[in-house]
Amino acid sequence: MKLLEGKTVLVTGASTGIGRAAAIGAAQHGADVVINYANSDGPAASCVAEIEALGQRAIAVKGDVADPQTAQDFVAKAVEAFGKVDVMVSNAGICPFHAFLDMPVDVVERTFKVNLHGAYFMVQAAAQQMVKQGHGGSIVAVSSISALVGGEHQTHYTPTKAGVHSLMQSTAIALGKHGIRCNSVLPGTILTEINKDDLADVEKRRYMEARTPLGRLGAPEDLAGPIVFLASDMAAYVTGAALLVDGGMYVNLQ
Ligand code: NAD
Ligand code: RM4
Repeated sequence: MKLLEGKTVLVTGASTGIGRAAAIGAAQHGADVVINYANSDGPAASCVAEIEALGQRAIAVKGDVADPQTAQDFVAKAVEAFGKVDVMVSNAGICPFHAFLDMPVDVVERTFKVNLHGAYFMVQAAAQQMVKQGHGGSIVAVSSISALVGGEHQTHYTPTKAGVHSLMQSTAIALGKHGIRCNSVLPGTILTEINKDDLADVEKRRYMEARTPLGRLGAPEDLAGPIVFLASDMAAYVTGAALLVDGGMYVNLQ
């Protein structure tokens, strides 16, 4: 069964990792997809090609989510290409691991701007378009297990992920009357570019694996199903919710 037939799905930061898996997962479920990407044209073009090979339409729009204008342009390009916006997956994010006491100001400010301001303006731009269309919609934000727990080298990052989770709670209230649902997924530790260097430390990787009851770290594709589900009408009465997708890492105290 295809869950997103005829829908237009927008995904930010979709040339790699979780965003890419979500974009391809949406296409496998019958959606046309508009991807935002930051820099590298090659991976964005290959994501578009992969979606087209599935028989769906796709375009890639370059833009830095930290700039509020990027969100307006992204939504406008989506409407120009496919006529509407049904789903926004706000996924783009960075996590430049760094100790707390000597954290550079610019690293904090950039992380806040990309992860939190970026999500805020993308969600707002999508919601403005959905309200104009008048037939509801679904917004899925990629928050994190790190919205719930801390990280020694993530003092700038975890507040942004808690912020994204909180944003979905408040927008669920603000947008419910328009039939727009807002939820977040909370991935655990997923092997992607964002933590490649961090997990190159074999001891740390083994520790993270040992914390995971399902016995392995996640792959980007592990997020595709939960994101497609929340985006789809299968989740018609789900809003303001947060879905942990972490192999059980969060509950594993002892
Ligand atoms: P990733 O590095 O593969 O993906 C992040 C994507 O965001 C990249 O494609 C990157 O180019 C893009 N991006 C970064 N800054 C951007 C900007 N300013 N404008 C537009 N795009 C930008 O890593 P990922 O793990 O797939 O990360 C995706 C999301 O998942 C992030 O929000 C991250 O916080 C979240 N997350 C990841 C994990 C994990 O363990 N990998 C766990 C929890 C949450
Ligand atoms: C996640 C979580 C993971 C980390 C990534 C970068 O939210 O903290 O463990 O690898 O961020």
